[in-house]
Amino acid sequence: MSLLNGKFGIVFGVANKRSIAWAIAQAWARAGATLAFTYQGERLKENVAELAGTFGPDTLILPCDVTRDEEIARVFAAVQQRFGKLHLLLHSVAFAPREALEGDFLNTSREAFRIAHDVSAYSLVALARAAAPLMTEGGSLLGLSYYGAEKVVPHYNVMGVAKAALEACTRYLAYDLGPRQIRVNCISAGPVNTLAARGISGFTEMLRHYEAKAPLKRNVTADELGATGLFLASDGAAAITGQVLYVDCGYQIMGM
Ligand code: NAD
Ligand code: 0WE
Repeated sequence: MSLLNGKFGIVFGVANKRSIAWAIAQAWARAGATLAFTYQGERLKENVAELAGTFGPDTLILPCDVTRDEEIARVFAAVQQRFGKLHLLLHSVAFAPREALEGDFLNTSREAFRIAHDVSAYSLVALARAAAPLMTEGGSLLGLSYYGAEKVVPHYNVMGVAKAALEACTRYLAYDLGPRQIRVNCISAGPVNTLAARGISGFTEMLRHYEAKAPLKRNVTADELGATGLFLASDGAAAITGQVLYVDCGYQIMGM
């Protein structure tokens, strides 16, 4: 308790207890923040209600498909009503059609490209625009990226292109929102065994590869991502904006 006392936050991207968003939300809540949660669709409603419910029965939990402007508007109207202001926003959302993450990037369809960028990159802009008017005391927006944004990771394909867009959006938003003392940063996380990662063929080998190559000779834990998320949300990071911070046990510094 204390680092985020009196702060109000909203979390996008909890699917289950393994979600990176849940690890960061727990770190924020333990530091004293009051949080609202959104879920993508009815399918995830119960999961999120059960997890978020641990913060009290009147925790604000709202549906939000980030590709739908009217759902985004409803969420921030509810936050305005309940909290009156906002300090923290977590964007931990990504999606590309399954077939785009298999085979060659060369074969990415126009529709798969559009969807990946809409869900995984544009949504940060839409959420930032809706959140900014509530961030009257300054704020911190945080997104999740991956190394495939800067180097080719086989099969990450259009998601790598969308993460490059997300990182560039982070910089442009940081510039626009800086005068209001609203900071915008990304954590570029090493691989974590979540719902979004499971089912990716070769994911277990990827975890082993990181373990062998990363300077720390292990994989990052969700708790460690939570701790970095807390740092970036706190006054310790008050002069950090527009950055992509690698939280990957050092993997990204290696040339071989
Ligand atoms: P996850 O499956 O737990 O979270 C992904 C979330 O995206 C889910 O909650 C899902 O509901 C949400 N989502 C997808 N489409 C949406 C839409 N249209 N509207 C609203 N929400 C939508 O998996 P995760 O690994 O915790 O992923 C969270 C973030 O971390 C993603 O941005 C992902 O790219 C990033 N990331 C993951 C890893 C990893 O190895 N797991 C590594 C680096 C970065
Ligand atoms: O960002 C991600 C994955 C995001 C993701 C996952 C899925 C699986 C289910 C986006 N869209 C979908 N669509 C689906 O249908 N990561 C960083 C995890 C990840 O995914 C990979 C990776 C890594 C790492 C895919 C290929 C190669 C490496």
